[in-house]
Parts: sequence; C-alpha cells; structure tokens
Amino acid sequence: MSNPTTPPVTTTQTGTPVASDAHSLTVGADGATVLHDRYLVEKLAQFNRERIPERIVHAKGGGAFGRFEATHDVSAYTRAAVFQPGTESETLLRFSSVAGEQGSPDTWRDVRGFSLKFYTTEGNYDIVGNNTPVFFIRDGAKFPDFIHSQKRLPGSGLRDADMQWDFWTLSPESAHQVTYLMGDRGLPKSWREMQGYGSHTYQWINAAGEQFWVKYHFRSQQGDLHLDAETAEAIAGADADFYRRDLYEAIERGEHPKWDLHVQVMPYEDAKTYRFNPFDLTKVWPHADYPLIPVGTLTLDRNPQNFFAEIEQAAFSPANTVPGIAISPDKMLMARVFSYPDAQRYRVGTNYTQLPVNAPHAASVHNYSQDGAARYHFNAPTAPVYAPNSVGGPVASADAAGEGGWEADGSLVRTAYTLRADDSDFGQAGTLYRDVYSAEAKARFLETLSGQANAITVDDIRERFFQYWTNVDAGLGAALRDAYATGVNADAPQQPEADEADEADEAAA
Ligand code: HDE
Repeated sequence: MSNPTTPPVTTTQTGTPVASDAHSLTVGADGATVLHDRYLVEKLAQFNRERIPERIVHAKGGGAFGRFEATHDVSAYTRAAVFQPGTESETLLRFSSVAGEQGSPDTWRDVRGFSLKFYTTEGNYDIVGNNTPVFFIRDGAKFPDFIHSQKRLPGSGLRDADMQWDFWTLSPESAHQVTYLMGDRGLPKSWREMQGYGSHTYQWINAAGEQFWVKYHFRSQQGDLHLDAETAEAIAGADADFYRRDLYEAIERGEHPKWDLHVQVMPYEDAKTYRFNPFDLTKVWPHADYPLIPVGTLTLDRNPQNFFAEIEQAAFSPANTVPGIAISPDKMLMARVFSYPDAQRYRVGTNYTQLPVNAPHAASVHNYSQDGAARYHFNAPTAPVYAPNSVGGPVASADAAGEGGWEADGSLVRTAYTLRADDSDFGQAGTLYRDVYSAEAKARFLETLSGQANAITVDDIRERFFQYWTNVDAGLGAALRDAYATGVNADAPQQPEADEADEADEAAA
C-alpha cells in the first residue's frame, strides 16, 4: 500500500506507468506528435467516449441509496420477502424530470420520476413511478407521439405550446395528469418534499396463491410542498441543479429523507365489476373505496460515490418483479415491461445487469446466459450452458417464481378499453380541481393555464384548449376564456373553500 502522502504513479488503463500527463511525445521539442504516443491516444479516445446516450425521457435526475423497512404485516396480500414485517432491504431511489435533457433546469414545470430499486433476497424489485398517481395516456402505442409533442420541433429544435396543446386537446384522457402537471405538483419544492406513486395497478400474490390488485403510495415525511412559478423560474436561471444539490447536501448533513409506503388493496374479483376500469392509468382509486394500508418506511441515507457509475448507469424497469408481485393488465405497464430493458441494452449495454448498481445485492444469479459485450461475471467452466441437463445446472421453479396472472379471452383487437359506467376522461380531473385544490392552489393553477393559453398561436388549438378545460370544469373554462379575452389573468371562480386534502386521490369520485 503506497504511503498516503506519496501519490501513486499515474498509469495507462492497463496499469502501465506513464511518463507525463502534460507533454505529448514529439520529434524534438518543437516537432511532430507521433501516433505511437499510446497514452495521448488513450486519453483522447477515452475522453470522446465518456458519454452514453442519455435517457430519452427522464434524462435529468439524481438519486441516493438507502433502505426500506417493512414495519406492518401485509403478508395476507403478498408473499414478497421485501414486504414481510421486519424485513430491511437496501434501496436506490432516482428522481428525475421527464421532458428536459441532461443539462436542463431541475425546476422547470414537469412531472417528476420516482424510480425505486429494492435489492431484495429474491432478486431486485423495481417500482418505476412518478410524483403523480396517474399518467397522460392509457395505451403505450401513443407514448412516442406524446413525448415527441412535449419535446422539440423538428425544424427549430424549440419546444412549442401549439404542439403540446394540439396533442393534449386531441387526447382527452390526458386531462387528469395535465391538471396535476399545471398545478402545484408540477413544481415540487424539492425531491425530498414530494410524494411518490407506483401509478399503475400491480398484482400481489400471497403465500396461498391468492391474488390482489394494489396501488403504491410513498408519502413524504418531509411534506408535499411546492415552489410558486416565479420562484421556480428564478431558480431555473440561477441553479439548474437545485434539486440534485438539495438532496445531496441534505444527506451529507445527515438529514435523511423518509417516505412512508402505503398500498391500496382491491380484491381480485372487484376489478371485474368496479365502476370504472381499475387498470386505466389515467384514473385513481378513491380512498373511500380502497383505503391506504401502511407497509413500511423508506429512508435515503447514502449518496452515490460516483454519479455516472451509480446514477447515470442505473437501470430501473417495471419488468423487475419478484415472487409475490406481478404486473397487471394495464396496457401502459405491459408496454413498459418491454421498453425499459430494451432502452437499457441500448443505453448501457448488453450486460448492463452485471454492473454493481444493477446487479442483485442480496440474491445470486443462476441461469444459462453467457457472453455478450462487456461480459464480466461468468459461470464455472464445469457449469452446463443448456437446460435441461443431467449435470446439476439450475432448474426453473414455478413455486419459487411465484408469478401472478389473470384470465384473458377474446379475439385479438386494437381498440380502447371496454367502457364502464364511470369511465370518463374529465371526471377525476374536475374532482381534483374542485375538491382538492384550495382557493390559493386554484388561483395559481388558473394563472398557469392563462399563461399557456397566451402561448398558443393557432386559434383552432386555443379553442380546443378552452373546451378541454370547460370539460374539466365549466367555471374554469369560462374563467380562462375571460382571462384570454380581457388579457388579464382571471381570479379563480369563487367556490366554497375546499379542505386542503393532501392527496388528490382521496377526494376523487
Ligand atoms: Fe417511462 N421510460 N415509459 N414512464 N419512465 C423510461 O427507460 C416508457 C411511463 C419513468 O430513473 C425509459 O431506461 C414507455 C410511465 C421514469 O432511470 C424508457 C412508456 C411512468 C423513468 C421509458 C412509459 C414512467 C422512465 C427511458 C409508456 C410512471 C426514469 C430510459 C408505455 C408510472 C427511470 C429508460 C430512471 C424512463 C419508456 C410511461 C416513468 C424510454 C414505453 C407511465 C421514472 O424506456
């Protein structure tokens, strides 16, 4: 071990000591640089390859490690080891914005990613959610189009209100999530002071094989706080990394943020007759129907040692389920199961799951996967490379896998979900606006939307914008029309003071 006061000799990537970090190898002091200056070539070539493709969405983010402690008994609903009472699991949580590129300001108005990896004894379990309980669309087929409309025009490379609102007003299912986005949830005070949701409906399976449908709620112990638009805009100009810095420095100070995990549990059979489609990602389940059940507490207490290796290369996927947990017939969730590993094979590489941040930390890997670029871990030379085999190779087990499932029948079709009595595109958006937003929140919401109306340059799109918000709430639509016509930001339509419910979905009809 070298003496800490005597620094080690610089080496090449292959460990060979190098002569200089400042001078290229040249013919004479003033002569040509020679190509066989391998260290110069290695340094420049390595530098050119320091970046990997950024995430096509959720590119800007930050995260930390911590632990999840299961404090309540939910074994009646799931056999998953991670949620058995008393279990403590190492975790990684990455926060992010959606539309902004890598260098974009943290405090631009946006939904925030809330990506959680539990390193459980049964393999890694990922919940890849947001700080909102719903989403803009309900079929993955529309996702690339949705993202294209939120990002940049192909010609100018600029973001564009006409494009955004053309898509949203032609996709009425977006109204609930857009109401969240244009409200206070779109400008969280920090990543520590916002809620997290799994958003989708997932399946839990207990030890007896009984199945349940669940929704995840991570309730911040730091509160669900927000910035006002002016402050957020000022911060965006002053410090693009405001949230990233806040989280990192809080953990360095020993202020470890916590979230309490609760689930809503729906009996398996209820889903068949519930008044609206419980797998529709644009809907929440009213707490009156399915109250919150406590599960445990998540604490973040360790910053990454290397941001690129541990956060930029972190790979979260809804496909990473564990025994006792499964996906559901949510079209968005099923599409994501393909997309995330595909994105990660492209972005990080074939063997991305062998990187320490993505490998299991509390379980071991046994399978017949081999080779592929940057293969690092490999089986013993005596291990068989095929199954079935008679030489003791790993054997699959349905019992061990504890996979879920559901009945499905009917011909293959391309169509919307079957409509149910209470299925509507605007109902829960109106409930969120009328019953959850306080008078002050309504005023901020109206001011934001007035600004959006003014940014639209195409009359037809602006008219659809007013109609879209009228469908959410007639008073809101009228106030927006007036504000636009008079050129002044409207006051929120006078309504009785709403209780400040801290969960939009508690009030949702
Ligand atoms: Fe994503 N999403 N998504 N998304 N998403 C990605 O995966 C995708 C959706 C979310 O911190 C990508 O590795 C499809 C819903 C988060 O690393 C990509 C659909 C929700 C993150 C992808 C959706 C999310 C991503 C980009 C529609 C909340 C960041 C790079 C079917 C419930 C994860 C990557 C991290 C990242 C695909 C919709 C949240 C492109 C196809 C709904 C938090 O694969």
